[in-house]
Amino acid sequence: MADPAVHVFKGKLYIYPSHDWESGVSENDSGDHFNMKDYHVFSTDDAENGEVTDHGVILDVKDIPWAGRQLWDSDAAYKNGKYFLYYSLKDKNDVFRLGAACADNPEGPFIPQSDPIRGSYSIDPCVFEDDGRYYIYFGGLWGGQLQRYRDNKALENGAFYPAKDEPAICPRVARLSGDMLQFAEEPRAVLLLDEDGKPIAAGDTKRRFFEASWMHKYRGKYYFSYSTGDTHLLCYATGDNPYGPFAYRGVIMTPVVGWTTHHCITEYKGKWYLFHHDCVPSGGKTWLRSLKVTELKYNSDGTIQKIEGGG
Ligand code: FUB
Repeated sequence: MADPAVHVFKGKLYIYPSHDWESGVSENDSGDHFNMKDYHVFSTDDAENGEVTDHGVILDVKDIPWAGRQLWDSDAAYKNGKYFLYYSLKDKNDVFRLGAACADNPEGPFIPQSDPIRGSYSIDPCVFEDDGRYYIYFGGLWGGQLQRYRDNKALENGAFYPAKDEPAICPRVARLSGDMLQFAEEPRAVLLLDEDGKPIAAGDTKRRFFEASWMHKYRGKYYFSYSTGDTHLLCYATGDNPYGPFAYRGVIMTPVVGWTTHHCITEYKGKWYLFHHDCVPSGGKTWLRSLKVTELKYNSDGTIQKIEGGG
């Protein structure tokens, strides 16, 4: 399992990961080896020593009408008695889009919408609730296809990578509609700023956004965290509202064993936890990842104490 999104529902921790398997697809820069075909959900009432229950398959690619291939990172949310699953999937034209599915319980089964979220693209949805408003963050470079879009439109010439000294490609955020199934507005760019208040540059690969958005709130501040992809770091930036801009604050986790690094940050029973994945149990096979959890600690000034990933 990989790409954990963890939420407290009905007093328990519910873990929504990607489901890696040995599909035999060879490794490349587009991530074709991440050839996942379903999702499970897990629950526990103790993040440190609890038994974990596998509730089985909650959504299968064969039940999604618009599906092509590759169920990548997902997230879940709760509103008005319903549970929602948001997922990344390639359509029949091999273009990544975001899908939504709905259930009466956190264990599913989740019933998928017949079409992707209108106007959605790229990967790695993260849904964040703030005072009754729901926001969806998304985006991922390279195989995640974010470089194929500008101003929410697909580029005719295929892709655009900024020069090293130009602002890096930004993750995106949009408010969700009241029924939670569509964007309520055009996605906006999430601006990540350096210590001089300038956009982080594309060549600043140890700090620029690559994929795996997560948002949480701590002591009134908004913490946007993400993976730097090819430099394998989990970083964070803070801001004063869900849209940003966000000022870069540092590294949460150093590289793990395996190419990808992906996480979520969740509070449970008075402690904060970092859920993430690595490839230690599979002996370093980057397409066969396993979940891990560790306590996440803040300093008194709100900065996050760095965690060693062991890679
Ligand atoms: O699991 C497939 C992809 O790998 C995810 O969508 C990315 O965030 C990376 O973890």
